[in-house]
Amino acid sequence: MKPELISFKLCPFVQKAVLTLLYKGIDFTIQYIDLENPPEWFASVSPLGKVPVLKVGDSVLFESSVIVEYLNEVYGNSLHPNDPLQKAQNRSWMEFGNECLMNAFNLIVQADEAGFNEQRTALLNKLDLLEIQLNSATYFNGDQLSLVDLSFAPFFQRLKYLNEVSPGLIDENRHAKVSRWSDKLLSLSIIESSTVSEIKQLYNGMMKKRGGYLSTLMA
Ligand SMILES: N[C@@H](CCC(=O)N[C@@H](CS)C(=O)NCC(=O)O)C(=O)O
Repeated sequence: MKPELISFKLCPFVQKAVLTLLYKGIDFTIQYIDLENPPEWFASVSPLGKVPVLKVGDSVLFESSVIVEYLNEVYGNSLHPNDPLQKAQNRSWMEFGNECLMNAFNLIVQADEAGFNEQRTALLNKLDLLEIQLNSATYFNGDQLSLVDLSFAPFFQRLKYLNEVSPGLIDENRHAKVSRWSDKLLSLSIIESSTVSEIKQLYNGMMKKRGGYLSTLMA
């Protein structure tokens, strides 16, 4: 039974699920919807009106964290550490990653520079905490990639786009280990196929459309 993802082209939460599917080599289908004008059937499969939704036969899963955990458990080797405490800690940081994504989105919707700077400070403080968690290893847990790594990749991809619009947003000296981790994750071959090819144009277009402070920095 091929799982089917219900997606929105720009959604980083869906991308976490896609990365898990791709990394594990799972055959799946993906259907994109317009969240501003969702099809009638969407309300019946998405109780919170959000994507991702994963259809497995007649069953439906919602919430990206639940979806990636399901995919990890059912297909192939687990991408979590075996130790229950370390696994739980990884899950805690995966939730932290979701907050980082919200923080990145909050940057886009700030109307003025003061609001933007406030959100930037909040984001950099989060990166400080991540910096403490990382060591000199390639990935979050060491030399082997885990689910927590895949979960952060969509955030780092968006952070890179944001930094192109607002150079200096990220301070690579202050967050050297985070920057190295981000570069490593964004160099994974599955990154490109985890979104539509025009992701950057769509993201920048969304930024422009929001009309916030960041849009004034765009050409
Ligand atoms: N906590 C949810 C967040 C998902 C989410 O916010 N998805 C956005 C698109 S990126 C959405 O569907 N928004 C529609 C809405 O909030 O009405 C998850 O992790 O799956």
